Amino acid sequence: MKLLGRLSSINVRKVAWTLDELGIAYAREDWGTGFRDPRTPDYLALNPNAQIPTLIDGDFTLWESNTIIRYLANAYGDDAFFPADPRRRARLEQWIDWQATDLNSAWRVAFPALARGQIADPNAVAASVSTWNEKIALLDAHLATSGPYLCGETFTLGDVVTALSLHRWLCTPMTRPKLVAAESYYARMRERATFLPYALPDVP
Ligand SMILES: N[C@@H](CCC(=O)N[C@@H](CS)C(=O)NCC(=O)O)C(=O)O
Repeated sequence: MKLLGRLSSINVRKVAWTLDELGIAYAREDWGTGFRDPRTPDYLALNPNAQIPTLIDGDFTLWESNTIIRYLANAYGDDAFFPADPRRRARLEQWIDWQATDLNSAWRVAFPALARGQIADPNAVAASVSTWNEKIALLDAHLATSGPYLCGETFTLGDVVTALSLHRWLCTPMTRPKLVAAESYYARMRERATFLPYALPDVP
């Protein structure tokens, strides 16, 4: 098994953490900003998006981080980590898809501006902060009743994506509402030894 991508990327960390949770041995190569250029023909043959991460599992190559982690959990995980029951699985996938779509869209202007100092229209940054906070408030309301984890009593694939997303939200210098359930969930996730190597500063 091989993972291509730098660990400063949240999307690479999702995959690395999932591999660790599943106890899968793998090699990782640093690709992406500051490392090897994913716009080279060899890399583009594996991932035509010129983005990281890319996973190579024997003769099978896959890109798109949330698809990669679903594949790994499906192929190598147990029922607790990625339930086979259609409704339990759909509930978990609902949050994974929400992260890739609604939540990621919300921080798209605010995060690079506030965490990385990229030039942006201040009104657009304020609007992005506001939407980002609204999305996390929605997650907070869910976490207030979901149990210790995103989907109940056990740690699942959904927690990998959620904990890393909350890490980004909490580490970005901006005005945030006090969201008790989200913050106590995040603190609980930090007690998990497998999370700590990936609770790193974010680079988009
Ligand atoms: N939808 C893709 C997004 C991947 C993505 O945006 N990757 C960023 C890093 S987080 C990237 O490739 N950046 C360019 C680079 O580092 O060269 C996924 O989830 O895998």
